[in-house]
Amino acid sequence: MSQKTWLLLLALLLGISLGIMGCARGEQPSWEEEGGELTISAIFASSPPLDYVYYFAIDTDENVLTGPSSNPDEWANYFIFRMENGNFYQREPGGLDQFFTGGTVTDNAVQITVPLEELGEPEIVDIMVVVTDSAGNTVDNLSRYFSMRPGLQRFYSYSRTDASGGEVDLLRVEVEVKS
Ligand SMILES: [Ca+2]
Repeated sequence: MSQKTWLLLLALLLGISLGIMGCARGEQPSWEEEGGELTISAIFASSPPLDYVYYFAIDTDENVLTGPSSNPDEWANYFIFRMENGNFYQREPGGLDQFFTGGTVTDNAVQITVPLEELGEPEIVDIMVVVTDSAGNTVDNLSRYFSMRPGLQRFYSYSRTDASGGEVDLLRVEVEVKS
């Protein structure tokens, strides 16, 4: 075969293989379609006592300039997850409390795992963590909410800036995105 034929053949093969790769990529479901989930861990200096209330607020308006304050009374527009007396509850914006089965307590962390679909598959989430006593007085919280992009960031760690000490001492919040 002439050099020109070889080049044509090579171009043809390259075209076919690119086409196949393109198809394969197109057919592969994205992590969203597979049902990605968000695991948020509030990590403490010591074992989190069960006589406090642990709140997670998630804002899904995809605007990083707005987000949950450190006062749970102001969270009407957010997804709220909380652990109280060892039980987990969830509440949609404007909704009512429901039992939540995606919560766990480990040695030094309170953790929730939420399917992104339940949050409306947001591109950006703004997250706040607050701990109160049973009377509703805040004992520890993030100084400010933080924002992350679940579609781009598989892991995110947000450290608390000032050490409060005390019985409940929130050190950091970690977010893991699983597909
Ligand atoms: Ca926001």
